[in-house]
Amino acid sequence: MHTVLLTGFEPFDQDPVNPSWEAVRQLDGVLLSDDVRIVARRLPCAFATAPACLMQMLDELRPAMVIATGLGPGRSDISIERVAINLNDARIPDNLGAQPIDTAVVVDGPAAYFTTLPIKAMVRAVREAGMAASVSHTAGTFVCNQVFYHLQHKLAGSAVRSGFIHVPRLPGASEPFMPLSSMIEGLRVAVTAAWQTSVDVLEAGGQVS
Ligand code: PCA
Repeated sequence: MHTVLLTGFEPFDQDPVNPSWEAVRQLDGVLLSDDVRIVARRLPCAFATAPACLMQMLDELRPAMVIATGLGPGRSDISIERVAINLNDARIPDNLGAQPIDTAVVVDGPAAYFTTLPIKAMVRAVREAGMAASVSHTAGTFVCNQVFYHLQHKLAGSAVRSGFIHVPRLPGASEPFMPLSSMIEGLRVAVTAAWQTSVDVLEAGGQVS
């Protein structure tokens, strides 16, 4: 049995829930095929502890693919991240009170890593299933980007593909949002497309500044 590791984050910054974890926890145990199972795990929203937690999950589960997810306040769709950058610049303190400003994620690491997921095929599949999705060219400079960078750094050159997806807020006081059921289905479709697609499709997904 192969494992696809899906992670979500604990709540942070006033929000009582984090939709990334609320969505991926519903996918725990879901089979992508006879021999591929999703395992969902939660990460702390803290610069000091999240990377070590993730590394422990990789050691323990030996996943065949890894997709981390997080809340992107202000995002309106399933945002499939293209690139992780080697920079922490926290606008708010994390859950342990740390607020690194202009520090490296990995000292002397490369400036950035691209995802190794077939992001265009994932966007296409989610849209065809009726949910909004797009390629995103910044995962921010907070804990999500840090975790994404560590993930790509650790798995660079390996056969295990990995990447990151930001999700919108859940319906509530602030917009934009996406209902939890759409988020769960959108992530399931995105993960399935990632697993099934070995060569990405070539279609526009960029931005003009
Ligand atoms: N979103 C934050 C960190 C945790 C989360 O869910 C981010 O985008 O960095």
